[in-house]
Amino acid sequence: MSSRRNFIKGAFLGSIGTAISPKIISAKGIKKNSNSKKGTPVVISTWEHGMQANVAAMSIIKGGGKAIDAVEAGVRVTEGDPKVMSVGLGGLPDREGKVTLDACIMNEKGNCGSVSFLQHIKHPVSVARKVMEETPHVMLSGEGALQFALKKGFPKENLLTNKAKKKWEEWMKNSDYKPVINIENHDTIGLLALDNNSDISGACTTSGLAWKMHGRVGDSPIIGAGLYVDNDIGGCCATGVGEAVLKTLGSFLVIELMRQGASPQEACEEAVTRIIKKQNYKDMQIGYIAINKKGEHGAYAVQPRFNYALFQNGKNRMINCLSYLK
Ligand code: SD4
Repeated sequence: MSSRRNFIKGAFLGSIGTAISPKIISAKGIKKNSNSKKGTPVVISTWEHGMQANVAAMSIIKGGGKAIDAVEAGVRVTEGDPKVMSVGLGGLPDREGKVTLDACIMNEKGNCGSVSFLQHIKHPVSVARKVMEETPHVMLSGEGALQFALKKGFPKENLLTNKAKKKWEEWMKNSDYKPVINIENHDTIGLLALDNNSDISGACTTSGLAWKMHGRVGDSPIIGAGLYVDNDIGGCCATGVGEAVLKTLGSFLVIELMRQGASPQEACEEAVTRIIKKQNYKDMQIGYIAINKKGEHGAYAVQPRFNYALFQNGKNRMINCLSYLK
């Protein structure tokens, strides 16, 4: 039986190998299938603001806390920071000048909660957690999500800062909608954590693409697209142009590839390859980060200049992600 399983695994990995374009190389410095001690805690998150988010998340894990509490605490730092202009407070608005937020969270039991098109609430990730824990549903959207948040005691706030308003007014002069690679289409925070109990959770939160159509929802609150966690396997989250991630259900894909034996790095590379094969990738950025149960990580992006923060073995550091285009 076990030799049959090995055969199937080998055959599948063979097909991953041939599916990956020869242009894609393995990440330097990332050990594939290394023997990291099971359960070595890790926190990983997208972009530079991930450094601060990681600190908040890791302090929970160091104190013996759970991954689910760590991921929520981590991304709340970014949501509350008005300097980060694509998450929570201070996020760039849609083309009507409204800040609309998407977020989701997923725990080690496979439970998840999500909010989309939510206005006026600074911490959508915490509303998503309440959806997960206090409703029979997975996702609430728009006005319903707002009413739910208010009922749960979240304050109603103006999230459009003066700085974001000025940028919107500037954009309105031409109203030219073309997300600029690594500028307007980045900065979602996706954060994954593996705790001392070897449990994995993840969270993802964003104000979405700047100047999007009113009502547009991206990948970030969609379970399986912007985020997926399977505690038997690992976790993955995405950043970049959400439409491309939605079309390939990228985070779920990464987890399923890892389930078949791919390392986090191989799985992220393959998920990017799927986008490259079928979509007009040259004008957009998409990046994935992933961890597995052993605490190994991987990341890959379409374009250069995606980076991520990794906190492991007592060190919190930024890593430049490898990319398909150089
Ligand atoms: C979205 N994926 O709304 C988000 C935007 C993003 O880094 O990730 N920016 O499409």
